[in-house]
Amino acid sequence: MRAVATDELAGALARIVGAAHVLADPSLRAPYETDWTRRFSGSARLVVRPAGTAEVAAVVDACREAGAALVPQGGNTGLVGGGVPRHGEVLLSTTRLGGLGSVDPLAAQVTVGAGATLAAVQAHAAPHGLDVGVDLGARDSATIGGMVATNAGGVHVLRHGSMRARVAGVEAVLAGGQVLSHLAGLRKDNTGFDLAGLLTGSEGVLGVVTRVRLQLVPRPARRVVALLGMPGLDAALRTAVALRDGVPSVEALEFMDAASMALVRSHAGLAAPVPGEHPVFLLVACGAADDPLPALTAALAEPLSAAVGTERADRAALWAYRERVTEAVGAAGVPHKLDVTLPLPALPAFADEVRRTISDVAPGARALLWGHLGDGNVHVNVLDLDPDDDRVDDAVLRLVIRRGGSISAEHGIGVAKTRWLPLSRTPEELAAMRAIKNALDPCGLLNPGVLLPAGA
Ligand code: FAD
Ligand code: 2HG
Ligand code: ZN
Repeated sequence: MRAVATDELAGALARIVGAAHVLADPSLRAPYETDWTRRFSGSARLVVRPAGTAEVAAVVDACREAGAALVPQGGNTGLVGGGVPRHGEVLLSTTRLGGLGSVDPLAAQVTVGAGATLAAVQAHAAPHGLDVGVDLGARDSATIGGMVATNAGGVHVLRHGSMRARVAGVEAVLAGGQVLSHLAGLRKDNTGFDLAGLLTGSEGVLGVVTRVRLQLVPRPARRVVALLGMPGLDAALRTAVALRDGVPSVEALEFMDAASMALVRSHAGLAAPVPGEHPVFLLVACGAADDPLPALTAALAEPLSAAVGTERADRAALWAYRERVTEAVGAAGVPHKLDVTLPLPALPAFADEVRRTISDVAPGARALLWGHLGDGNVHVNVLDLDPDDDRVDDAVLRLVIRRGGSISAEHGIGVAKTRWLPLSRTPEELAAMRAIKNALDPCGLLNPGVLLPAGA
């Protein structure tokens, strides 16, 4: 690699994508340089916005030849700092890779560009009675490429799995400029390594995803949402497990603690969803071809403090309490986000222990807990803490490991958690990951510093 001046590189990139899509001006680069949480930011040498796979490959070639590292970015809704520049890399934005192929109703599949937003693909599949099967609050901005790169989870994992389960094929540009393309979407295709599976969850360090073949799921004709006030996390978990095992239409089992509920209510000006004070709230969503309400009501036999929504607007109003917590936390400050999974039996005790741990390590800090209860996935958010002080992160992640959990459930490692990856992965696993990285990207061109700790 030979280092070239930024002007020279900008000229080479402009010849590939057009001058309008190479951004050098600091005010134009700014929206790409800070992540959603505002905890992670850096300056990009340039922002480049290619419009198709051939342009992505040419951009990768030009950057490699210029000795300029690349950071892929989709919707910039990631929460671990993996999609923003750190040390003057070129930022490759996929937002112009938004093409939507025609839906194949027989296979229930569609091929879409990596820059298509989740909401756009949901709207594209809906007239065919189909859905993506992964859903999350950032749907209007999060891209399919970003969701593949992070192996996004969301609210329907217990029904349809994470993004990896929805990926039927991937096209990606490697650091050497080669295009890997495997988009036929055959249900049975036992022809060697699962490269699409490998790229899923690779956080932009192995290749730039350019197109994705998605396996869609039936879109339920009828939906119902219930928000329940619960006496504690233990009770919420028992109710959630009974619903998971007893009501086949259950799509989502989400929880939030009283602090999260109070914050979202004051931020969004929302009335109390149910009468009374409750330490924990459980949101249950069901979807089926027929009305799921009778089975849900029968399963919730005990008298509960509950609000139920069957019409779209009422369901959305109940979902707002849960989905807008991230926005409410962001409005309150720059949070430390610790997205962790625990074995289900360990969850209630962990919730108490983690609050104690946080107040021991940082007495003034505010802890908020919410997440995907059905998956054992807790979003521990900590406010009123210096963004650079990672003592709380360290204590919480070590506690998670002692309780048998994982330091990342769905958001990935990014730059936020590289230091702790060895807690969740053995030296042998880390060496295998590093060998794969070195084989596919020997110059370390793609997303340096993300996912793999230096020297792992
Ligand atoms: P970006 O933030 O742009 O990038 C994320 C990572 O992927 C970076 O490492 C980047 O380099 C890499 N990347 C992006 N595009 C590509 C590509 N085409 N090829 C290679 N690498 C690429 N996440 C969940 O899992 N579940 C949730 O429920 C959830 N809810 C959220 C709610 C809100 C309000 C917000 C703000 C975020 C939420 N997230 C959630 C996190 C985020 O939306 C997901 O991680 C999402 O998958 C990121 O997509 P993106 O397009 O914004 O990716
Ligand atoms: C959610 O489930 C998202 O709300 C975001 O994964 C979690 O903001 C967070 O920490
Ligand atoms: Zn989540």
